[in-house]
Amino acid sequence: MTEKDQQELLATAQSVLQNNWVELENGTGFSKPATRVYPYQWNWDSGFTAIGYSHFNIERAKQELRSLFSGQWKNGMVPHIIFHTESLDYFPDQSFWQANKRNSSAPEKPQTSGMTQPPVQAIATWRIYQKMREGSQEAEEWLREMYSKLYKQHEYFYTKRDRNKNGIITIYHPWESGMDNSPRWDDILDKIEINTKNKYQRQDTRFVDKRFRPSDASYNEYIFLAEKMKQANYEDELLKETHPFAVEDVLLSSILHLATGYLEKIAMVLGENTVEIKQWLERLPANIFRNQGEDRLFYDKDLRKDQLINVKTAACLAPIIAGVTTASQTEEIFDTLDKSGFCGEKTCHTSLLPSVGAKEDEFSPEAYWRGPIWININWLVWLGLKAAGHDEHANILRHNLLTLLREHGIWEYYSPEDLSGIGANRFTWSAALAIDILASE
Ligand code: 2M8
Repeated sequence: MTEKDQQELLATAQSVLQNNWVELENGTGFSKPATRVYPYQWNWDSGFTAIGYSHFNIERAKQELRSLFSGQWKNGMVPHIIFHTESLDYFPDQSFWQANKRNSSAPEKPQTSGMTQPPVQAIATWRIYQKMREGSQEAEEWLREMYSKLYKQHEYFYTKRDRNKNGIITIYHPWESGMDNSPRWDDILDKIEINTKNKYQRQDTRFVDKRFRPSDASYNEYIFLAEKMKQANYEDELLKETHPFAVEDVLLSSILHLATGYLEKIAMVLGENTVEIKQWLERLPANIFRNQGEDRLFYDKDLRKDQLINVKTAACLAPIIAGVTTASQTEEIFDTLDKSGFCGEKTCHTSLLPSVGAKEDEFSPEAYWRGPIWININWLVWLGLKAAGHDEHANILRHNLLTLLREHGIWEYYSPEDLSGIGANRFTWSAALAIDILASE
């Protein structure tokens, strides 16, 4: 890609972030993931966005994280949506969740949802610190401001969601995974008996073509499960026993492990005691290989059945993101993917990863998390490959990501068949991560 192409991509990506920024009356602000379809602040979106902003507007990067953590619960949970504003464009909104009426941990204001998402904020906090003058008082003050919030966020996962103390975190809803309608959840969802019918009106399909969004049947399942969580007042102890959807999620756990490494770095700069963090960091590497299938890929576990969920999705590579695979284990994973035609006609050594293997029965190139290429997943794998020194492979991925973004625009997701952009146009995390990839060598 020429220098000019890179400059133009950077300018477009920055303008997407500027356009999706929402200024709040209290002087802070946040980024919506996209105009209309996602009018609030989302958890992992906001971490990716702060990383993008760290390259050209440190204040915005900080505000993005500050506004997210203004919705943190007293028990440490950072909710998956923070409702700083009101909007008629999204369901379910704050009136559905009623989090502050149901759980005394939830803040009065801003209102929030009652579940969480993969925690990328410790990574973002560290990136912001690196961009400030490292070692300066101001930079350390930033870490000091964030540390106890991040610590509580991680402590929540390791104490409330790590049921078996194995570093593999339990999620109670597909939305917590971030990969909403992934076929990873199909079997469980198919078997859940929806015995109450909620009356509700979807809003998403007003802004994005229905065929690119989860089906109505999936929405019924999401709302049914969210309603059940609400009935349990979002209490982890109750959900642990009774909730019909309980899955050990390898992707979220790997992201948590990666982010906990950054939490440790932050603690060390601040001279904080790292004993507990080190113990958390021991859990996943010691146990994740139990989630490995005979084909060398990694699978989630359905805790209600005590069985691995054998569907080939991008989550099967998660331990590469966590940085816990050796060079030969990483090679084995890519060889398996290539043999199974995961990336379609090209090999995964040379191509972008689709969200679901191209030869899987469930693969559908335009259906949300059931096939399309997502920038954040490929970015995470790129980071993992880069950190482990797989330079050749990482460089190919970087090149492919930038070419896709330059030639096809900054979309929410892309068809692996013709690389056309789908979903929301001018999508925030795709723009933010484009900026980060451009800034790397
Ligand atoms: C999607 O999820 C929300 C529900 O949380 C939705 O479909 O309405 C997912 O892609 C999720 O990963 C993302 O954080 C969110 C906002 O971009 O949209």
